[in-house]
Amino acid sequence: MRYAVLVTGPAGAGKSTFSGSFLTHLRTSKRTGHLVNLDPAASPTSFEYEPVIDIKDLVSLEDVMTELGYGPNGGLVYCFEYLLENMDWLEEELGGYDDDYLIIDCPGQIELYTHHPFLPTLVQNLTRMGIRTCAVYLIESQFMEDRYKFFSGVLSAMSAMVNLEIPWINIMSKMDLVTANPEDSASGRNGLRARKDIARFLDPDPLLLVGPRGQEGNTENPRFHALNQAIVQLIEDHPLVSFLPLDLSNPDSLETVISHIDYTMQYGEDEEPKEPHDLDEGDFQELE
Ligand SMILES: Nc1nc2c(ncn2[C@@H]2O[C@H](COP(=O)(O)OP(=O)(O)OP(=O)(O)O)[C@@H](O)[C@H]2O)c(=O)[nH]1
Ligand SMILES: [Mg+2]
Repeated sequence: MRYAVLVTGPAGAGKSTFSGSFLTHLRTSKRTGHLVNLDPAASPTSFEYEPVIDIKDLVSLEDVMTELGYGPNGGLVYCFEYLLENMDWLEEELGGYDDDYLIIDCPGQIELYTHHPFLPTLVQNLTRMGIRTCAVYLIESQFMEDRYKFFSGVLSAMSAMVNLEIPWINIMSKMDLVTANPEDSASGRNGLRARKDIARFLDPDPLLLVGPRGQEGNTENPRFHALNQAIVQLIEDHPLVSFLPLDLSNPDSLETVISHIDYTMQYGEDEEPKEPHDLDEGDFQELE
């Protein structure tokens, strides 16, 4: 059985860093993992490990820009479309990896997650090749500093999730920036009032969005207020998104995140998928 984890999320969320740490963890646990790079703009220094498959061997943003005269954004879209038209290239490249765990580092263009057919088509192809696939979606902890930014992150995660019908885990990355200095967060220096507030972000409390009016100029605008109310209602009615915290400075945190990924993909379970219920019971018995 082959497994693939799509590492997705907005620009700079820490996808490449997480992919590297994930691979280190797999290798130290004697598992066969490989890195796949699907970011045509990635610089070679972004990776801790050399990717075994690299979209840049098929098409690189630099070439598209210099040879076809595209700008960076149009160039990226061109690259994704080029990959979609050349899926047999990817299929051939993937052919050599049996019984392996592939970590697929994706680009950070938000359009890819909201409306471009790139990821859904990619997932269809991976599924057709018999690769069990799940996705992780990272947003960085700094998003929690600004409630509007945070909820736009929640909505982008939601939109990406509903576009891809595969097991899905949302991750709040760079938690070291929040937890390393509890005094700072307690004093509000980084915008987080207290640790207990973090829980309201990890399991998003839509009421964070409708704090006291008048603090930000915009909330005085009744239409803005009404829009926020509608978003609160949407998240209350469809609580689809919650985040697992990831602090790469703490090995336990990485291990917890990876165990969720394994579980979601039923890693190592080639027989009938286990019901979560069974596992819960097992866990419980172990504790007793
Ligand atoms: N403090 C801290 N910084 C991090 C962490 N992960 C990544 N960074 C930093 O965040 C920046 C972006 O990290 P990347 O891993 O390149 O992020 P990315 O999502 O791959 O970025 P794009 O591919 O450009 O979308 C880099 O400067 C990293 O050093 C983390 O866990 N903690
Ligand atoms: Mg990257």
